[in-house]
Amino acid sequence: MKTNTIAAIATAMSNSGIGIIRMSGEESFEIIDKIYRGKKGEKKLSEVPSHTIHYGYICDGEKVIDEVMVLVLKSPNTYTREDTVEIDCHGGVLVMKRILETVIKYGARPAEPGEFTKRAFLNGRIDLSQAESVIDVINAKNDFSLESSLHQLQGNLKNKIKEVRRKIIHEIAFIESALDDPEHISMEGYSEKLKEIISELSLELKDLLLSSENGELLKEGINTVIIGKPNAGKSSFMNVLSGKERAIVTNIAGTTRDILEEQVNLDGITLNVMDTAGIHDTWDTVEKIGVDKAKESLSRADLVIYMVDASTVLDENDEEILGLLSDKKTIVLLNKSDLEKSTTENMVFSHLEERGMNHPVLSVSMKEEIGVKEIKNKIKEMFFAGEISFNDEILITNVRQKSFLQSALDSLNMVRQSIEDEMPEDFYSIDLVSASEELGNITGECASEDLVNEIFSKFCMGK
Ligand SMILES: Nc1nc2c(ncn2[C@@H]2O[C@H](COP(=O)(O)OP(=O)(O)OP(=O)(O)O)[C@@H](O)[C@H]2O)c(=O)[nH]1
Ligand SMILES: [Mg+2]
Repeated sequence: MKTNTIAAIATAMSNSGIGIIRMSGEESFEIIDKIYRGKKGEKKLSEVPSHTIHYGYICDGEKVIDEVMVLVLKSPNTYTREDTVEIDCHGGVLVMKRILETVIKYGARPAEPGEFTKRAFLNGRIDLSQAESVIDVINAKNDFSLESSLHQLQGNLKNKIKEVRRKIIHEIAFIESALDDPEHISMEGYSEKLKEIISELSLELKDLLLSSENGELLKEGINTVIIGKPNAGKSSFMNVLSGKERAIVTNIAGTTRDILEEQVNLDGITLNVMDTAGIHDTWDTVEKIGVDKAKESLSRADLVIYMVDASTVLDENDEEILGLLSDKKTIVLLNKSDLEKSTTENMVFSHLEERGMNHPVLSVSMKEEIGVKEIKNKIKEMFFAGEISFNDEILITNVRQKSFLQSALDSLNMVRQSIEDEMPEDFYSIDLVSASEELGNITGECASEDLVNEIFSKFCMGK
Protein backbone atom coordinates (compact mmCIF):
# COMPACT_ATOMS: atom_id res chain seq x y z
CA MET A 1 0.00 0.00 0.00
CA LYS A 2 1.22 3.45 -0.84
CA THR A 3 2.10 5.44 2.23
CA ASN A 4 0.38 8.69 2.95
CA THR A 5 3.18 10.14 5.00
CA ILE A 6 5.02 12.78 3.04
CA ALA A 7 8.50 14.20 3.46
CA ALA A 8 10.54 16.97 1.89
CA ILE A 9 13.46 19.27 2.47
CA ALA A 10 11.79 22.45 3.67
CA THR A 11 14.75 24.81 3.46
CA ALA A 12 16.61 25.98 0.37
CA MET A 13 18.69 23.39 -1.43
CA SER A 14 21.96 25.15 -0.87
CA ASN A 15 24.66 24.90 1.74
CA SER A 16 23.48 26.93 4.71
CA GLY A 17 23.50 27.02 8.50
CA ILE A 18 20.76 24.53 9.14
CA GLY A 19 18.50 22.43 6.99
CA ILE A 20 15.03 21.19 7.82
CA ILE A 21 13.47 17.95 6.68
CA ARG A 22 9.77 17.90 7.28
CA MET A 23 7.49 14.89 7.51
CA SER A 24 3.72 14.84 7.85
CA GLY A 25 1.16 12.04 8.09
CA GLU A 26 0.03 9.10 10.21
CA GLU A 27 3.29 7.20 10.12
CA SER A 28 5.56 10.12 10.95
CA PHE A 29 6.26 8.97 14.52
CA GLU A 30 6.61 5.34 13.56
CA ILE A 31 9.23 6.34 10.99
CA ILE A 32 11.16 8.70 13.27
CA ASP A 33 11.28 6.02 15.98
CA LYS A 34 13.07 3.75 13.52
CA ILE A 35 15.78 6.24 12.66
CA TYR A 36 16.22 8.50 15.70
CA ARG A 37 18.58 7.77 18.55
CA GLY A 38 18.52 10.13 21.54
CA LYS A 39 21.76 11.57 22.82
CA LYS A 40 21.23 9.90 26.17
CA GLY A 41 19.20 7.00 24.85
CA GLU A 42 15.85 8.50 25.93
CA LYS A 43 12.50 7.01 25.11
CA LYS A 44 10.86 6.89 21.74
CA LEU A 45 9.75 10.14 20.14
CA SER A 46 6.27 8.69 19.58
CA GLU A 47 5.88 8.77 23.35
CA VAL A 48 7.15 12.27 24.13
CA PRO A 49 4.74 15.19 24.64
CA SER A 50 3.73 17.23 21.61
CA HIS A 51 5.60 20.41 20.67
CA THR A 52 8.89 19.37 22.21
CA ILE A 53 12.33 19.32 20.70
CA HIS A 54 14.89 16.52 21.09
CA TYR A 55 18.59 16.28 20.58
CA GLY A 56 20.11 13.18 19.05
CA TYR A 57 21.13 11.40 15.87
CA ILE A 58 19.51 10.21 12.69
CA CYS A 59 20.76 6.72 11.93
CA ASP A 60 20.27 4.19 9.20
CA GLY A 61 20.71 0.99 11.19
CA GLU A 62 24.12 1.27 12.83
CA LYS A 63 25.26 4.10 10.59
CA VAL A 64 24.98 7.63 12.02
CA ILE A 65 23.97 10.15 9.35
CA ASP A 66 23.85 13.43 11.27
CA GLU A 67 23.51 15.04 14.63
CA VAL A 68 20.07 16.65 14.76
CA MET A 69 17.31 18.37 16.68
CA VAL A 70 13.90 16.83 16.16
CA LEU A 71 10.69 18.72 16.66
CA VAL A 72 7.69 16.54 17.52
CA LEU A 73 4.28 18.02 16.66
CA LYS A 74 1.18 15.96 17.27
CA SER A 75 -2.06 16.32 15.37
CA PRO A 76 -4.13 18.49 15.29
CA ASN A 77 -2.08 21.53 16.31
CA THR A 78 0.28 21.45 13.35
CA TYR A 79 0.63 23.19 10.00
CA THR A 80 -1.08 20.31 8.18
CA ARG A 81 -3.20 19.22 11.16
CA GLU A 82 -1.48 15.82 10.86
CA ASP A 83 1.26 14.31 12.99
CA THR A 84 4.38 16.18 11.95
CA VAL A 85 8.09 15.76 12.55
CA GLU A 86 10.72 18.33 11.70
CA ILE A 87 14.34 17.31 11.63
CA ASP A 88 16.82 20.18 11.95
CA CYS A 89 20.12 18.98 10.62
CA HIS A 90 23.36 20.52 9.39
CA GLY A 91 22.66 22.56 6.31
CA GLY A 92 24.78 20.76 3.74
CA VAL A 93 22.96 19.68 0.61
CA LEU A 94 24.38 16.19 0.87
CA VAL A 95 23.33 15.71 4.50
CA MET A 96 19.82 16.97 3.84
CA LYS A 97 19.47 14.58 0.92
CA ARG A 98 20.79 11.68 2.95
CA ILE A 99 18.27 12.30 5.73
CA LEU A 100 15.43 12.65 3.24
CA GLU A 101 16.48 9.38 1.61
CA THR A 102 16.50 7.73 5.01
CA VAL A 103 12.98 8.81 5.99
CA ILE A 104 11.80 7.62 2.59
CA LYS A 105 13.60 4.32 3.01
CA TYR A 106 11.76 3.80 6.29
CA GLY A 107 8.31 4.52 4.95
CA ALA A 108 7.64 8.12 3.87
CA ARG A 109 7.19 9.25 0.29
CA PRO A 110 8.48 12.46 -1.31
CA ALA A 111 5.96 15.29 -1.09
CA GLU A 112 4.63 17.00 -4.20
CA PRO A 113 5.32 20.74 -4.42
CA GLY A 114 2.94 22.53 -2.06
CA GLU A 115 1.57 19.29 -0.65
CA PHE A 116 2.02 20.33 2.99
CA THR A 117 -0.02 23.45 2.43
CA LYS A 118 -2.54 21.50 0.35
CA ARG A 119 -3.09 19.23 3.33
CA ALA A 120 -3.53 22.24 5.57
CA PHE A 121 -6.23 23.36 3.15
CA LEU A 122 -7.88 19.95 2.74
CA ASN A 123 -7.89 19.47 6.51
CA GLY A 124 -9.65 22.78 6.89
CA ARG A 125 -6.92 24.68 8.66
CA ILE A 126 -6.58 27.43 6.06
CA ASP A 127 -8.67 28.58 3.13
CA LEU A 128 -7.52 28.97 -0.43
CA SER A 129 -6.74 32.68 -0.21
CA GLN A 130 -4.57 32.00 2.81
CA ALA A 131 -2.81 29.21 0.96
CA GLU A 132 -2.05 31.57 -1.89
CA SER A 133 -0.64 34.06 0.56
CA VAL A 134 1.79 31.41 1.66
CA ILE A 135 3.11 31.38 -1.90
CA ASP A 136 3.24 35.15 -1.82
CA VAL A 137 5.16 35.15 1.46
CA ILE A 138 7.72 32.83 -0.07
CA ASN A 139 7.93 34.92 -3.22
CA ALA A 140 7.50 38.39 -1.76
CA LYS A 141 9.94 40.68 -3.49
CA ASN A 142 9.79 43.58 -1.12
CA ASP A 143 8.71 44.56 2.34
CA PHE A 144 5.39 46.05 1.38
CA SER A 145 4.18 43.06 -0.56
CA LEU A 146 5.42 40.85 2.25
CA GLU A 147 3.34 42.82 4.67
CA SER A 148 0.24 42.61 2.55
CA SER A 149 0.69 38.87 2.07
CA LEU A 150 0.99 38.44 5.80
CA HIS A 151 -2.23 40.32 6.34
CA GLN A 152 -3.97 38.14 3.84
CA LEU A 153 -2.55 35.13 5.57
CA GLN A 154 -4.21 36.23 8.73
CA GLY A 155 -7.48 35.94 6.89
CA ASN A 156 -8.43 39.56 6.20
CA LEU A 157 -9.39 38.85 2.65
CA LYS A 158 -11.18 35.69 3.65
CA ASN A 159 -13.29 37.49 6.20
CA LYS A 160 -14.24 40.32 3.90
CA ILE A 161 -15.19 38.06 1.03
CA LYS A 162 -16.99 35.59 3.27
CA GLU A 163 -19.03 38.45 4.63
CA VAL A 164 -20.07 39.63 1.15
CA ARG A 165 -20.79 36.08 0.11
CA ARG A 166 -22.86 35.41 3.21
CA LYS A 167 -25.04 38.41 2.43
CA ILE A 168 -25.54 37.23 -1.14
CA ILE A 169 -26.50 33.74 0.01
CA HIS A 170 -28.92 35.26 2.48
CA GLU A 171 -30.73 37.00 -0.40
CA ILE A 172 -30.73 33.86 -2.53
CA ALA A 173 -32.30 31.97 0.35
CA PHE A 174 -34.92 34.65 0.78
CA ILE A 175 -35.88 34.66 -2.90
CA GLU A 176 -36.02 30.88 -3.04
CA SER A 177 -38.20 30.58 0.02
CA ALA A 178 -40.48 33.40 -1.10
CA LEU A 179 -40.96 31.72 -4.46
CA ASP A 180 -41.70 28.43 -2.71
CA ASP A 181 -44.13 29.91 -0.27
CA PRO A 182 -45.74 32.99 -1.82
CA GLU A 183 -48.66 32.86 0.59
CA HIS A 184 -46.54 33.57 3.64
CA ILE A 185 -43.57 35.52 2.31
CA SER A 186 -44.28 38.71 0.43
CA MET A 187 -41.96 39.99 -2.25
CA GLU A 188 -43.49 43.40 -2.25
CA GLY A 189 -40.91 46.16 -2.39
CA TYR A 190 -38.19 43.53 -2.37
CA SER A 191 -36.65 44.57 -5.73
CA GLU A 192 -35.90 48.03 -4.41
CA LYS A 193 -34.36 46.67 -1.25
CA LEU A 194 -32.28 44.17 -3.20
CA LYS A 195 -31.09 46.92 -5.49
CA GLU A 196 -29.70 48.81 -2.52
CA ILE A 197 -28.01 45.76 -1.09
CA ILE A 198 -26.46 45.01 -4.49
CA SER A 199 -25.01 48.52 -4.77
CA GLU A 200 -23.48 48.25 -1.32
CA LEU A 201 -21.94 44.88 -2.04
CA SER A 202 -20.70 46.06 -5.44
CA LEU A 203 -18.96 48.95 -3.76
CA GLU A 204 -17.16 46.62 -1.40
CA LEU A 205 -16.02 44.42 -4.27
CA LYS A 206 -14.89 47.47 -6.21
CA ASP A 207 -12.78 48.55 -3.25
CA LEU A 208 -11.14 45.17 -3.14
CA LEU A 209 -10.47 45.34 -6.87
CA LEU A 210 -8.99 48.80 -6.56
CA SER A 211 -6.60 47.63 -3.92
CA SER A 212 -5.71 44.72 -6.18
CA GLU A 213 -4.39 47.11 -8.79
CA ASN A 214 -2.03 48.61 -6.28
CA GLY A 215 -1.27 45.15 -5.02
CA GLU A 216 0.04 44.10 -8.39
CA LEU A 217 2.17 47.19 -8.66
CA LEU A 218 3.75 46.37 -5.36
CA LYS A 219 4.52 42.89 -6.31
CA GLU A 220 6.11 43.33 -9.64
CA GLY A 221 7.61 46.75 -9.19
CA ILE A 222 6.32 50.07 -10.40
CA ASN A 223 7.17 50.53 -14.07
CA THR A 224 8.88 53.91 -14.07
CA VAL A 225 9.75 55.33 -17.48
CA ILE A 226 12.18 58.25 -17.80
CA ILE A 227 11.39 60.30 -20.85
CA GLY A 228 12.62 63.61 -22.26
CA LYS A 229 14.41 65.21 -25.16
CA PRO A 230 18.07 64.36 -25.86
CA ASN A 231 20.64 65.53 -23.33
CA ALA A 232 18.04 66.40 -20.69
CA GLY A 233 19.81 64.18 -18.14
CA LYS A 234 17.67 61.03 -18.23
CA SER A 235 20.58 58.63 -18.00
CA SER A 236 22.14 60.74 -15.27
CA PHE A 237 18.93 60.31 -13.26
CA MET A 238 18.94 56.57 -13.87
CA ASN A 239 22.46 56.43 -12.46
CA VAL A 240 21.66 58.56 -9.44
CA LEU A 241 18.61 56.47 -8.65
CA SER A 242 20.33 53.12 -9.02
CA GLY A 243 23.46 54.33 -7.25
CA LYS A 244 25.77 53.10 -10.00
CA GLU A 245 27.05 53.95 -13.46
CA ARG A 246 24.32 51.96 -15.12
CA ALA A 247 23.85 54.12 -18.21
CA ILE A 248 26.37 55.92 -20.39
CA VAL A 249 26.26 59.68 -19.88
CA THR A 250 27.84 62.08 -22.39
CA ASN A 251 27.18 65.57 -23.62
CA ILE A 252 26.40 64.15 -27.07
CA ALA A 253 22.69 64.32 -27.79
CA GLY A 254 21.39 60.87 -28.61
CA THR A 255 23.68 58.86 -26.36
CA THR A 256 21.06 56.40 -25.18
CA ARG A 257 19.61 54.33 -28.00
CA ASP A 258 18.01 51.28 -26.46
CA ILE A 259 15.87 50.99 -23.35
CA LEU A 260 17.86 50.26 -20.22
CA GLU A 261 16.07 48.66 -17.29
CA GLU A 262 17.13 48.57 -13.68
CA GLN A 263 15.33 47.54 -10.50
CA VAL A 264 15.60 50.10 -7.75
CA ASN A 265 14.43 49.61 -4.19
CA LEU A 266 12.95 52.73 -2.71
CA ASP A 267 12.57 52.07 1.01
CA GLY A 268 10.87 48.80 0.31
CA ILE A 269 9.06 49.74 -2.88
CA THR A 270 10.44 48.17 -6.02
CA LEU A 271 10.72 50.43 -9.03
CA ASN A 272 11.39 49.06 -12.49
CA VAL A 273 13.22 52.06 -13.86
CA MET A 274 13.54 52.40 -17.64
CA ASP A 275 15.93 54.87 -19.24
CA THR A 276 14.99 55.69 -22.82
CA ALA A 277 16.36 57.43 -25.90
CA GLY A 278 15.83 61.18 -26.11
CA ILE A 279 12.71 62.03 -28.09
CA HIS A 280 13.31 64.06 -31.24
CA ASP A 281 12.95 63.88 -34.99
CA THR A 282 15.83 61.96 -36.46
CA TRP A 283 16.92 60.37 -39.74
CA ASP A 284 19.36 58.05 -38.03
CA THR A 285 17.82 54.59 -38.40
CA VAL A 286 19.13 53.16 -35.13
CA GLU A 287 18.24 56.25 -33.16
CA LYS A 288 14.77 56.33 -34.71
CA ILE A 289 14.11 52.80 -33.50
CA GLY A 290 15.19 53.93 -30.04
CA VAL A 291 12.84 56.91 -30.14
CA ASP A 292 9.93 54.70 -31.19
CA LYS A 293 10.76 52.27 -28.39
CA ALA A 294 10.80 55.14 -25.92
CA LYS A 295 7.32 56.19 -26.97
CA GLU A 296 6.09 52.61 -26.83
CA SER A 297 7.44 52.14 -23.32
CA LEU A 298 4.99 54.78 -22.14
CA SER A 299 2.15 52.32 -22.61
CA ARG A 300 3.70 50.10 -19.92
CA ALA A 301 4.44 52.97 -17.57
CA ASP A 302 2.81 53.12 -14.15
CA LEU A 303 4.78 56.28 -13.54
CA VAL A 304 6.49 58.65 -15.98
CA ILE A 305 9.44 60.83 -15.07
CA TYR A 306 9.54 63.63 -17.61
CA MET A 307 12.99 65.21 -17.69
CA VAL A 308 13.11 68.80 -18.81
CA ASP A 309 16.42 70.52 -19.50
CA ALA A 310 15.96 73.83 -17.69
CA SER A 311 19.06 75.30 -19.34
CA THR A 312 17.30 75.20 -22.71
CA VAL A 313 13.93 76.50 -23.83
CA LEU A 314 10.95 74.21 -24.23
CA ASP A 315 10.93 73.19 -27.90
CA GLU A 316 8.86 71.10 -30.30
CA ASN A 317 10.27 67.92 -28.76
CA ASP A 318 8.94 68.93 -25.38
CA GLU A 319 5.61 69.74 -27.00
CA GLU A 320 5.50 66.28 -28.51
CA ILE A 321 6.31 64.67 -25.16
CA LEU A 322 3.72 66.75 -23.33
CA GLY A 323 1.16 65.45 -25.80
CA LEU A 324 1.92 61.88 -24.70
CA LEU A 325 1.47 62.46 -20.98
CA SER A 326 -2.11 63.48 -20.43
CA ASP A 327 -3.36 60.18 -19.03
CA LYS A 328 -0.15 59.21 -17.22
CA LYS A 329 0.89 59.59 -13.63
CA THR A 330 3.83 61.90 -14.15
CA ILE A 331 6.44 63.78 -12.21
CA VAL A 332 8.13 66.58 -14.16
CA LEU A 333 11.77 67.16 -13.26
CA LEU A 334 13.28 70.48 -14.17
CA ASN A 335 16.88 69.34 -14.43
CA LYS A 336 20.14 71.27 -14.54
CA SER A 337 18.94 73.77 -11.96
CA ASP A 338 22.62 74.43 -11.23
CA LEU A 339 22.87 76.26 -14.58
CA GLU A 340 21.21 79.46 -15.65
CA LYS A 341 17.53 78.84 -16.29
CA SER A 342 15.96 79.25 -19.72
CA THR A 343 12.86 77.36 -18.59
CA THR A 344 11.28 78.11 -15.22
CA GLU A 345 8.79 76.15 -13.18
CA ASN A 346 6.08 78.62 -14.06
CA MET A 347 6.69 78.13 -17.76
CA VAL A 348 6.29 74.40 -17.32
CA PHE A 349 3.16 74.89 -15.23
CA SER A 350 1.52 77.01 -17.91
CA HIS A 351 2.38 74.46 -20.62
CA LEU A 352 0.83 71.74 -18.47
CA GLU A 353 -2.20 73.86 -17.73
CA GLU A 354 -2.78 74.55 -21.41
CA ARG A 355 -3.21 70.84 -21.84
CA GLY A 356 -5.34 70.38 -18.79
CA MET A 357 -2.64 68.64 -16.73
CA ASN A 358 -1.43 69.40 -13.23
CA HIS A 359 1.52 67.10 -12.74
CA PRO A 360 3.94 67.98 -9.95
CA VAL A 361 7.11 69.81 -11.03
CA LEU A 362 10.39 69.62 -9.12
CA SER A 363 13.55 71.63 -9.71
CA VAL A 364 16.56 69.31 -9.52
CA SER A 365 20.13 68.83 -10.59
CA MET A 366 21.38 65.38 -11.41
CA LYS A 367 24.90 66.65 -11.67
CA GLU A 368 24.90 68.12 -8.16
CA GLU A 369 22.42 65.51 -6.92
CA ILE A 370 20.07 68.24 -5.72
CA GLY A 371 16.43 67.30 -5.11
CA VAL A 372 16.93 63.54 -5.19
CA LYS A 373 15.34 63.03 -1.82
CA GLU A 374 12.36 65.14 -2.84
CA ILE A 375 11.86 62.99 -5.93
CA LYS A 376 11.92 59.83 -3.86
CA ASN A 377 9.46 61.27 -1.38
CA LYS A 378 7.17 62.38 -4.16
CA ILE A 379 7.12 58.90 -5.66
CA LYS A 380 6.32 57.35 -2.30
CA GLU A 381 3.67 59.93 -1.62
CA MET A 382 1.98 59.40 -4.99
CA PHE A 383 1.63 55.71 -4.44
CA PHE A 384 0.82 55.56 -0.81
CA ALA A 385 -0.89 58.72 0.32
CA GLY A 386 -4.49 57.78 0.77
CA GLU A 387 -4.35 55.03 -1.82
CA ILE A 388 -2.95 52.18 0.16
CA SER A 389 -2.66 51.76 3.86
CA PHE A 390 -0.88 48.67 4.97
CA ASN A 391 -2.48 48.45 8.33
CA ASP A 392 -6.00 47.46 7.57
CA GLU A 393 -6.39 47.39 3.80
CA ILE A 394 -6.62 44.15 2.01
CA LEU A 395 -4.47 43.75 -1.03
CA ILE A 396 -5.40 41.25 -3.63
CA THR A 397 -2.01 40.44 -4.93
CA ASN A 398 -3.06 37.71 -7.16
CA VAL A 399 -4.42 37.61 -10.67
CA ARG A 400 -6.68 34.66 -10.04
CA GLN A 401 -8.40 36.31 -7.15
CA LYS A 402 -8.75 39.48 -9.11
CA SER A 403 -10.49 37.80 -12.02
CA PHE A 404 -13.00 36.07 -9.74
CA LEU A 405 -13.68 39.36 -8.01
CA GLN A 406 -14.33 40.97 -11.37
CA SER A 407 -16.71 38.17 -12.43
CA ALA A 408 -18.58 38.41 -9.13
CA LEU A 409 -18.96 42.12 -9.67
CA ASP A 410 -20.21 41.50 -13.23
CA SER A 411 -22.79 39.05 -11.88
CA LEU A 412 -24.03 41.61 -9.37
CA ASN A 413 -24.37 44.11 -12.22
CA MET A 414 -26.53 41.59 -14.06
CA VAL A 415 -28.79 41.37 -11.02
CA ARG A 416 -29.11 45.12 -10.99
CA GLN A 417 -29.91 45.05 -14.71
CA SER A 418 -32.63 42.41 -14.17
CA ILE A 419 -34.18 44.55 -11.46
CA GLU A 420 -34.16 47.59 -13.71
CA ASP A 421 -35.68 45.57 -16.55
CA GLU A 422 -38.36 44.34 -14.14
CA MET A 423 -37.57 40.72 -14.79
CA PRO A 424 -39.23 38.00 -12.68
CA GLU A 425 -37.54 37.39 -9.29
CA ASP A 426 -36.12 33.98 -10.13
CA PHE A 427 -33.85 35.74 -12.61
CA TYR A 428 -32.18 37.53 -9.72
CA SER A 429 -31.19 34.37 -7.99
CA ILE A 430 -29.44 32.93 -11.06
CA ASP A 431 -26.91 35.74 -11.08
CA LEU A 432 -26.72 35.90 -7.31
CA VAL A 433 -25.77 32.23 -7.30
CA SER A 434 -23.03 32.92 -9.88
CA ALA A 435 -21.69 35.78 -7.77
CA SER A 436 -21.58 33.64 -4.65
CA GLU A 437 -19.83 30.84 -6.53
CA GLU A 438 -17.25 33.23 -7.92
CA LEU A 439 -16.47 34.55 -4.47
CA GLY A 440 -16.42 31.01 -3.15
CA ASN A 441 -13.68 30.29 -5.64
CA ILE A 442 -11.47 32.79 -3.90
CA THR A 443 -11.86 31.35 -0.43
CA GLY A 444 -12.02 27.80 -1.75
CA GLU A 445 -15.51 27.15 -0.47
CA CYS A 446 -16.48 26.11 -3.97
CA ALA A 447 -13.23 25.70 -5.83
CA SER A 448 -13.00 22.81 -8.26
CA GLU A 449 -10.42 20.13 -7.69
CA ASP A 450 -8.50 21.14 -10.81
CA LEU A 451 -8.21 24.65 -9.57
CA VAL A 452 -7.01 23.53 -6.16
CA ASN A 453 -4.40 21.31 -7.78
CA GLU A 454 -3.26 24.09 -10.07
CA ILE A 455 -2.75 26.46 -7.19
CA PHE A 456 -0.77 24.02 -5.10
CA SER A 457 1.43 23.00 -8.01
CA LYS A 458 2.88 26.52 -7.94
CA PHE A 459 4.39 25.98 -4.51
CA CYS A 460 7.99 25.15 -4.05
CA MET A 461 8.94 21.82 -2.58
CA GLY A 462 8.64 21.35 1.13
CA LYS A 463 5.95 23.93 1.72
N1 LIG B 1 25.08 71.12 -15.46
C1 LIG B 1 24.40 70.00 -15.45
N2 LIG B 1 24.63 69.05 -16.35
C2 LIG B 1 23.93 67.92 -16.33
C3 LIG B 1 22.94 67.68 -15.34
N3 LIG B 1 22.41 66.46 -15.56
C4 LIG B 1 23.04 65.95 -16.64
N4 LIG B 1 23.95 66.82 -17.10
C5 LIG B 1 24.84 66.67 -18.26
O1 LIG B 1 24.06 66.66 -19.44
C6 LIG B 1 24.62 65.79 -20.42
C7 LIG B 1 23.58 64.76 -20.87
O2 LIG B 1 23.26 63.89 -19.79
P1 LIG B 1 22.61 62.48 -20.02
O3 LIG B 1 22.26 61.95 -18.69
O4 LIG B 1 23.47 61.62 -20.88
O5 LIG B 1 21.31 62.91 -20.80
P2 LIG B 1 20.24 61.98 -21.52
O6 LIG B 1 18.93 62.64 -21.34
O7 LIG B 1 20.36 60.58 -21.09
O8 LIG B 1 20.66 62.13 -23.04
P3 LIG B 1 20.36 61.12 -24.27
O9 LIG B 1 20.65 59.75 -23.83
O10 LIG B 1 21.29 61.61 -25.31
O11 LIG B 1 18.94 61.31 -24.64
C8 LIG B 1 25.84 65.17 -19.76
O12 LIG B 1 26.98 65.89 -20.16
C9 LIG B 1 25.57 65.35 -18.28
O13 LIG B 1 26.76 65.41 -17.52
C10 LIG B 1 22.71 68.69 -14.36
O14 LIG B 1 21.89 68.58 -13.45
N5 LIG B 1 23.47 69.83 -14.47
MG1 LIG C 1 20.71 58.87 -22.06
